Amino acid sequence: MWLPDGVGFQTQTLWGSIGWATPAAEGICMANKKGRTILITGDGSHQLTANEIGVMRCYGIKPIIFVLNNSIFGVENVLSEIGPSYDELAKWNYAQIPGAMGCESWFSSRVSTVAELDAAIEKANTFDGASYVEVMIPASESQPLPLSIQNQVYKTNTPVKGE
Ligand SMILES: Cc1ncc(C[n+]2csc(CCOP(=O)(O)OP(=O)(O)O)c2C)c(N)n1
Ligand SMILES: [Mg+2]
Repeated sequence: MWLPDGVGFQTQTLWGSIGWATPAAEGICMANKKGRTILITGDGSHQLTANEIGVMRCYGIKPIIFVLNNSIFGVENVLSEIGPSYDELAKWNYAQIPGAMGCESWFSSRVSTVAELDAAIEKANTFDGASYVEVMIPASESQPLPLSIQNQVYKTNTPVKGE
């Protein structure tokens, strides 16, 4: 990944632990007073640790947060041993989380088009405060793999009895 000078990148690669990124961004934001901290998280991952949004308010930090709302545990649908339908993700109204957690001064927005996303990024860039953008991924794009491939992958990974 090519990044400009002075820009760092953190990810939980070793275990792929979902839920890690939201509090990690919080810690990075508290430690890094010079630059801005940008969090990009899946919706399912965010649900594990979204309560940290309220803690961010306590510390007055100003991250820019993008929650990718595809309404599913997308990766899990492919890896599951019993197929893609086993674990439904609760439908949250993510853009309301900052307000519900006392972050009234935050810029919070739900975007569904590229133009709306551009406008939200522009606003977040210039806004002197934290920003929270819920990015709606259309159902047609929320799982990039066709169902036939998902089924094939989990069946291939399922050990045959007796092996
Ligand atoms: C702590 C933990 N629990 C469960 C998993 C298994 N897991 C891997 S990806 C995933 C779903 C992630 O969903 P989301 O954040 O919405 O991302 P998407 O795949 O939809 O883009 C799960 C449950 C994990 N990696 N870590
Ligand atoms: Mg998801």
